Amino acid sequence: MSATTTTATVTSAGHRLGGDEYKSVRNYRDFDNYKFAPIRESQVSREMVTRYMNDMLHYAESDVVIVGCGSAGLSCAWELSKDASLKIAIIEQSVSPGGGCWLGGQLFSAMVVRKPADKFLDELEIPYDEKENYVVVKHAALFTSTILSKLLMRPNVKLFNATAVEDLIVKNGKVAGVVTNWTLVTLNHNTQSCMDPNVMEAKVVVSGTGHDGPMGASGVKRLESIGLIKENKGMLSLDMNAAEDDIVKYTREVVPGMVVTGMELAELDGAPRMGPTFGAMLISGQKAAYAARASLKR
Ligand code: 48N
Repeated sequence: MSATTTTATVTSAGHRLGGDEYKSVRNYRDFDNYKFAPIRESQVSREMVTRYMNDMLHYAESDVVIVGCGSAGLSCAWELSKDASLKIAIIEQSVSPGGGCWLGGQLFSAMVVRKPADKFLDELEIPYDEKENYVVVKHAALFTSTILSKLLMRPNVKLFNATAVEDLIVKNGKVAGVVTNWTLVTLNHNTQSCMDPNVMEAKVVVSGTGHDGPMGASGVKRLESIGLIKENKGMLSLDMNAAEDDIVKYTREVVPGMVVTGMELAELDGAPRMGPTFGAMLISGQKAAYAARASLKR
């Protein structure tokens, strides 16, 4: 089909933009005559910048800030976001949220979740292969992409990825928010001084920073270095059966205003690691949401 020709738009700065030829593309698979609607580069920039800045203004005071968007942080955010009155910001230092749950163990794909944590997968309508005492999600990314997509559609949740929590806001012994910076800045404080951070106030902070990576367990390590907790006992070696029960049991508000969830607890409480099973992360995240809600009520 021949595209209707219209005079191209010439902007005040002399930019030539296409006309409305795109309207004549009746069949969007007509790849040989495909035409996009015209746009100014500045329009794209304004769309991104205004949204991001509005989000930063809106979440400058959040009800809950979740640090770490791994399986525990995601599960906590999912549970909390059911309460539409809560404003929830998730801060993730990596460009790609998800932490360790894009893959199973040793970069294999499948994700093992021990029963009864399969009930959490049912709630998210994530399919799996069922065995007697556990289930297997065929690819961990199926869990992560599903919970992420459902979570990000919720109007009271904002993910700030590529953003690191560098410190905590603490007032009279209570955690009252987080100190943030672009992750690339955080990782380069040794190369360039005076790159000051931003701040985000929160009624409750949930720390789910895991045990691995450049900032693993950064929340509890900061609590120790500022003397809000006596010591981190350090993660113990692997014992799958003990570890998952312990992580859920230890999930709690560790200091006023800060709940800890997921593998960060192993560092804090000296729990064994569980290796490539994820049920405890999901349930610890859910329990952390209940602990955060209880803290909000205090
Ligand atoms: O997936 P992780 O690392 O942490 P969890 O607790 O959600 O899940 C842990 C789980 O993946 C395991 O480690 C499994 C079960 N293995 C156990 C074992 O025995 O080996 O997610 C933490 C997220 C990551 O995405 C980090 O990038 C992020 O937190 N993060 C931060 N984001 C912002 N600011 C920070 N300071 C920060 N620190 C970590």
